[in-house]
Amino acid sequence: MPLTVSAEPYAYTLPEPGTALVVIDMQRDFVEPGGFGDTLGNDIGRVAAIVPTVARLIAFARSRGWTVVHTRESHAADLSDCPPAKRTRGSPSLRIGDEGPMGRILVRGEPGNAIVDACAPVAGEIVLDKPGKGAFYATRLGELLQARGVTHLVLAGVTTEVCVQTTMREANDRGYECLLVEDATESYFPEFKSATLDMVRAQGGIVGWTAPLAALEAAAG
Ligand code: TIU
Repeated sequence: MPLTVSAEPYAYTLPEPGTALVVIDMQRDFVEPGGFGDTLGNDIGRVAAIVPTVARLIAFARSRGWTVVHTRESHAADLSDCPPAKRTRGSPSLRIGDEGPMGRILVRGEPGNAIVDACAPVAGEIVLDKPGKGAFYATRLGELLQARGVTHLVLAGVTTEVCVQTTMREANDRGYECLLVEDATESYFPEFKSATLDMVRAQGGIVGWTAPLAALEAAAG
């Protein structure tokens, strides 16, 4: 039976099966001191605050039997998949690959690159390492979703206007019907989060829909 969720700009109907939750980059590197987000000069408090809500959304998706995808923004230890432009951009206190308090910044397998415990994947869920901001770029996400017959994506994670929005736009161009969960995503910049939600659902849902987690839970009764 499809679920119809009260959403903006209008009701969003998702099929079961056929829906995947995509949780973007809920990693220590973005929510804990000394990680990539912190070294870029951001206040990590805002994004750390959504961890319980993302955990509740993951529990909801599991209870519905959805495909669950977790992504990690990460690079190989030799940085062969990190363009120099990404490593040298700006003036972070530590660059990608440098040794920080949680190991090498944004490097696969380092402690800081792990997904936070409260949002950790369980057996059977898809865990994807991605070198870019979008989760479709240089990953197998498209094939994995196609193999499972997924047509609808529910998105969450950090940061709203960077990796989440990039992924949602990539998905929209590939024909997926996308819903962004408003209180399960966050930015270091509140005004960027609110602008992203607005631009996603403007023009009749040009990129997709948005709704709070409670609307999904209410739809499921
Ligand atoms: N800097 C920032 O806001 N975000 C990122 O670099 N990556 C993600 O959003 N995951």
